[in-house]
Amino acid sequence: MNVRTELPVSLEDSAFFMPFSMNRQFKRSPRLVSRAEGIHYFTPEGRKLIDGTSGLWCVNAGHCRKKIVEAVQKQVATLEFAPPFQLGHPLAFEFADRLVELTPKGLTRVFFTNSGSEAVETALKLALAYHRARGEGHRTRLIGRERGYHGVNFGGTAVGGIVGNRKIFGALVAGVDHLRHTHDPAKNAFSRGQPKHGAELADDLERLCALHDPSTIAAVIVEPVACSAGVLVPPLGYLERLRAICDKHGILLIFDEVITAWGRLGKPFASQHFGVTPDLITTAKGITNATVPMGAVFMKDELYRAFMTGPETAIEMPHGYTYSAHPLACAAGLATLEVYAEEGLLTRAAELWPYWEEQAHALRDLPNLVDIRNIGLIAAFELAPRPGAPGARGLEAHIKAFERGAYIRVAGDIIALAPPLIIEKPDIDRLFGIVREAVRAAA
Ligand code: PXG
Repeated sequence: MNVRTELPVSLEDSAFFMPFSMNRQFKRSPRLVSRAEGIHYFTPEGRKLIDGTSGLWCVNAGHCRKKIVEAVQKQVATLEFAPPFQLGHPLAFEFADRLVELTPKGLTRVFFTNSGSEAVETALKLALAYHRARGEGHRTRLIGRERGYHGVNFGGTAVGGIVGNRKIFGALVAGVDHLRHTHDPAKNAFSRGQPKHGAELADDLERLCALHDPSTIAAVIVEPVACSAGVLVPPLGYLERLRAICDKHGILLIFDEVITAWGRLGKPFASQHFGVTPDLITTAKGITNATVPMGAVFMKDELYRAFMTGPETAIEMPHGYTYSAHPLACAAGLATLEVYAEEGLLTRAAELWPYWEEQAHALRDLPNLVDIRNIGLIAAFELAPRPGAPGARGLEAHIKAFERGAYIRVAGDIIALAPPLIIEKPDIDRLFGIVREAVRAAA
């Protein structure tokens, strides 16, 4: 086997344009991993790192799971690819049917993509097409939320609300507006679980309806918990209110569950935890335990049915990707669902939640801490920015944690943790211990 684990002499002139990375800083002092197992990464020199963020919130069952690896190995040697347009392979249908056994009630159809970004584009397009199919083609506006992250393609960037991800890319997509974000540390700092204040922020949607007229609005897209922007947990009652306003005005509600699905909140989908059912759900990441890229859009049956009209010799939905329902992704996904079921992982976060919450909030005495937030098996530590150098403290904490044996994700000065759902209590202690040291060292 040709597995490269040695450290290249220098990466400084490497051709690799790294995504969402500080290329020059990184290439001067790289942090590399070359192997992974369970909740750990290993560096090329063999140093063990606890994976505090499940890769990028995606390796929910832990790394290199034998059942998933073997399913992919078998599939790649049997049927490595099949065109998804006007041809099928059995695993695609089997996987779709297995998936919708787990979705919130009524979301019984699934469209496959290759990433979360593609799932978002797909959901936005389906929303527009659905209204048009029902004779409401005037519903063209898309509403996102400040600090939302919906991937990096044009539609997702436009409905997204992270300024740094938007500002250099021009006008993006016309007809998009945003709700305010829900982060209110003045009222809600150090909340455990859902914060008390802020349900009324959902009324922003009423204001946008008054401004644009509801008949122009196609869909609202939000993350149930906004993870990339630093773990913004929805205030109590907020999602319910958003659902009610969408219902009142005939607007589709899309939950972007790229991160929050697959057990992160102790249920297969966060929608089920919150008891609020959207019309569409976008997901990716944990759907295959990140072993093979895949994304998906789940939708209510009535959306699917609205498209199944017209002559049967016509394509109902002129949308799809070469790699939609890729055989390797379907094989990985089916094996992932087996691992999730056998080990009870889609509900494990509910069991660990109280312990996780206690240990997270036990870090409250740390210096420069503005807020601690948690939900399911997610926690965030918001640090005060250094004067004139936003993000510097967060970066230093990330590097210090790496040196001390943990991979943790930072968004600016916010540390976000979401370990694999197989984590045990002693490892939770170890992870928080390293975070504690890293935050002190970054003082
Ligand atoms: N929607 C949401 C809610 C996401 O979290 C995407 C869409 C896009 O998915 P793809 O597969 O196209 O990347 C995401 C991705 C981070 C981080 O550290 C989060 C994501 C990606 C990279 C980093 O917070 N989420």
